[in-house]
Amino acid sequence: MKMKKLKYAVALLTAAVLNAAAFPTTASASDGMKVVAIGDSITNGYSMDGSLIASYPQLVSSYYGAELVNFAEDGMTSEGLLAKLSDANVQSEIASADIVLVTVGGNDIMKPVLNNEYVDASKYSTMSEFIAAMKEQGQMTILLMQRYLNSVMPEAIKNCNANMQEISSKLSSMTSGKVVIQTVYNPMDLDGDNTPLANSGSMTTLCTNVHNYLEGRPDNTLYPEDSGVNDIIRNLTGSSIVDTFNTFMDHSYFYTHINNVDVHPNSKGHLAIAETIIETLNLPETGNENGTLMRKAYTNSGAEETLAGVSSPINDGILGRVLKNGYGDVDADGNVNISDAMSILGIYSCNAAALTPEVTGVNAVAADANKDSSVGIDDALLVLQYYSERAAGLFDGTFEQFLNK
Ligand SMILES: [Ca+2]
Ligand SMILES: [Ca+2]
Repeated sequence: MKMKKLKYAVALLTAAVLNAAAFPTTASASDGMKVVAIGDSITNGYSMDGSLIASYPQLVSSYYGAELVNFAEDGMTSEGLLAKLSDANVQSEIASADIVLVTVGGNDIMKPVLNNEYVDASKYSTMSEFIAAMKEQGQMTILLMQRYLNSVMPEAIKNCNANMQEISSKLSSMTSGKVVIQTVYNPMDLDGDNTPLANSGSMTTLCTNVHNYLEGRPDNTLYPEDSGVNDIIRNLTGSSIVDTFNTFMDHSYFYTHINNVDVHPNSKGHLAIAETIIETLNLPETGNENGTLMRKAYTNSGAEETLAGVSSPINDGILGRVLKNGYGDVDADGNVNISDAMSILGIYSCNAAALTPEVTGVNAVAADANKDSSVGIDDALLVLQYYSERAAGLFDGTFEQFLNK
């Protein structure tokens, strides 16, 4: 029975291969949606080791099949962003945007903390070296640094807060698109997971400082509650607020390169930000939603192994999103075609012979084309049927739409 089906599948495969020349390789176009991004190195997709697969603006715009215009600049502060909003080209792109994505404020806060006359984080390539050096400097240096920070940070926070309010009101007057502003995450906030940096004394000192600036503290005269940068951002009106501080809280070890003294998000961090934005935007479905790039980033980031260790609800969301329009597309190239059917048969044969298939993880999940929780010949046949109908001009839609027809 199974053998017969397999022969049928191979025959269909051959027929499909013969038709391949007639088949269009690109799937449906976008509906003209435009995403404009502006902000600092997070929005620019910077990482010190250049390992980033896709920035969160790329992930979000690709998900919606939208055009992306990115004005982000590494090192940008809230003051720099305000100045950038006077640029005529920036203004006209923002005016015609459907979505405006913003990260800023991190440089206002992190630069004085990690780069002052007592501490220079850029000299170290691992966090343990940095922590050891801080310990070596002794208590007096730490006290002097604390005194310095207390002398400059209240003013820095005040300026940042005023700038955030002006940025938000300028952006909402410039465009009828949705303006998405993120809270500033704390890259030192990593005690929630069992990692080599958790509960290390010097990290905790750094973490507490940054926390005070971002979130304020009850009964703290220098950094009162409700006056931190994130308190101000959360209360901005006219913008959608994405609480990246909350997403990263406790989990910065997994979401950033902090172990290498790089405060920027890694591929997992960008996935988490993108997921939070898509979730917050909650746009009506258009059929253009496609998690192919998210899935590539997810597969290549090691997220499958490490995110399992992060006790954050964001991960379930990412998993659901990466398979959006992804069932049947085993190799995550955005097309459901013969090579996917071959892979499905490969997985099926390996499973039947109790061998380990080459395709694993989320790609193997995508092989279950009919979503019945097992990979079988029927999945390969379904993919071939979709492929053949598209090749013959009988159906013009996504595999997801084919499944639902
Ligand atoms: Ca494919
Ligand atoms: Ca199946």
